[in-house]
Amino acid sequence: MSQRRQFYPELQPYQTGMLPVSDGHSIYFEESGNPEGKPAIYIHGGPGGGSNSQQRRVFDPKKYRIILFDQRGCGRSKPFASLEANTTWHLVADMEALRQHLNIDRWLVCGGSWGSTLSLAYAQTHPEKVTELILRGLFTLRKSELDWYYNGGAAHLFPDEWEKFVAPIPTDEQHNMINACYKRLTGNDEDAKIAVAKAWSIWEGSTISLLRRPAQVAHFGNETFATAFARIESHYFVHGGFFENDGWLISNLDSIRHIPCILIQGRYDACTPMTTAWDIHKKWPEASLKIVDDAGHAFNEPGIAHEIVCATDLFSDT
Ligand code: STX
Repeated sequence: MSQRRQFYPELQPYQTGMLPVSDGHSIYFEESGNPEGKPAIYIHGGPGGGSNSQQRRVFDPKKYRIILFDQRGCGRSKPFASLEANTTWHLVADMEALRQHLNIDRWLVCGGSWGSTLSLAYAQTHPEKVTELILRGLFTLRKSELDWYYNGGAAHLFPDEWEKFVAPIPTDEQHNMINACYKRLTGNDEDAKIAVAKAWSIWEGSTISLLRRPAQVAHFGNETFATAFARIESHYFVHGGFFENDGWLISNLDSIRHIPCILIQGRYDACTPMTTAWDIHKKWPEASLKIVDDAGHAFNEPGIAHEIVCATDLFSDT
């Protein structure tokens, strides 16, 4: 295998800010790279995962004006872990508010996992604002995708981790983990909330990369991170992502098929299995599908990082 590309070197934002949006929410945003460069926004996962400094590094800082933000209720956005007025369509509106605030006409949209979901929802709502799409670990929040990860599928690959995930939930509720967890994550029992948040988040942290990463598991187990992550994810999942119907994003692909798009998918992604990338590929043959044969779900696995950097480089001069 030829040498793989790695992320660009660490860099600091040249501007950070809080943008007041609707319903009392304020969202954290930052800009790094070249202020005169091509605008590109990176959309983080979860929902509820927050942005992090590694995500800046998928873009060439000489060529791109790099924008990151924390979606409602997570990361540095306020109020923390709030589920009020927190839906996919609020997030799409927040992206538009941010684009206008930054005086950007059109931008490249890059996102992984839930970030791919939100990228598709944004592009389908505002196709004229998107120059290109780079989507990784494709996830469209269909019932089949949620069932795979939270109702038994992935448990066959990780029975040891699954046992830890379900431990805080009584046996007679374990057949519907999303509902059982959501009930506790939005209830008044603080101890139960924390126990479930950690178990939920650690399940994800232990299953997203091809090879186990103890530091990643520890990060996901952090109480603050886990609280926002678990509350916001389960809130979106019990509500079917706030889409009109199951499979809505895939049935509306025609509106964005003219946008240049690269799909990047780990072959052994246990969190958002390749079925979704494949279903999208079938309906959107113009989009280029890059299958990474030795990767799971995480955006910083070597083969995934390589494909993301190749994709952002390919679009840097267009
Ligand atoms: N959640 C998939 C997702 O969007 C079901 C996701 N998984 N892990 C992450 O996001 C982060 C690593 C970004 C927290």
